[in-house]
Amino acid sequence: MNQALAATRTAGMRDIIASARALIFDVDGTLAETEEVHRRAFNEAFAEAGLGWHWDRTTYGRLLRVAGGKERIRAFDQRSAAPLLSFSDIADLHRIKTSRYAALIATGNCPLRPGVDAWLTGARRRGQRLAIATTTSHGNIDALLSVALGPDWAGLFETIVAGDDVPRKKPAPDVYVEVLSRLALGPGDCIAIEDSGNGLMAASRAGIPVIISRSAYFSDDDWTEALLVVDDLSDIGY
Ligand code: XBP
Ligand code: MG
Repeated sequence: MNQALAATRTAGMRDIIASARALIFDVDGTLAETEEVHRRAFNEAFAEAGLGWHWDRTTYGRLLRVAGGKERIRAFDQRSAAPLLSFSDIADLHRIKTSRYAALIATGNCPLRPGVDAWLTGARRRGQRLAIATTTSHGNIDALLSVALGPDWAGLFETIVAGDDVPRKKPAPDVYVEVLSRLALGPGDCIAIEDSGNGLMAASRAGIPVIISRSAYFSDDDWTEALLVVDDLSDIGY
């Protein structure tokens, strides 16, 4: 694409984004590259529980197609010859993982991805409403954003819907439908910012246009339904 056409396209896209009444952000992989931290936390929890499991990047990349940490553990366990864990075992293991994740995030080594801060600031300047629609937990969101955005981070977002707030996790549309209901906005009034195929499907099924900010684990998912695909949000600078 020639430079003039690219510039025109980018300016047009900027206008579309700026005219949305609300921006709805996914968390993991979109606001920050958190999945390597999640993977480390899972492995630390497996070691603490004496399970002898270890998820390398390739295994974790495959398991990430299963949304939800508890569901991911169950999917992995069920592939073993004799499933080991009860539902309460999985819940206990996930609680260990979540506390390990918080401790790892608290070290401050998982910053916001490029362009995210500028998008949040620009949205606030334009009076756009901000929301979060994620599969992870409220505790994980707070752990990440209290470091990345400071202790008053929650005041930036009008509503926050997490995985366990709704019956079905992504790629079901439930988190996005709940955000729309709380904002009392139609899907066409909003734009979702996501990083994964599951997230694209969830927001698209809710009728919301989606911008994909490609992340480390999902760089080659199917983005056919997306309004726009960028390597990161600084590609559309504000
Ligand atoms: C990504 C997920 C989450 C995280 C792990 O969420 O699928 O399951 O991988 O967090 P997002 P939990 O929708 O923000 O991309 O262990 O808390 O599930
Ligand atoms: Mg994500």
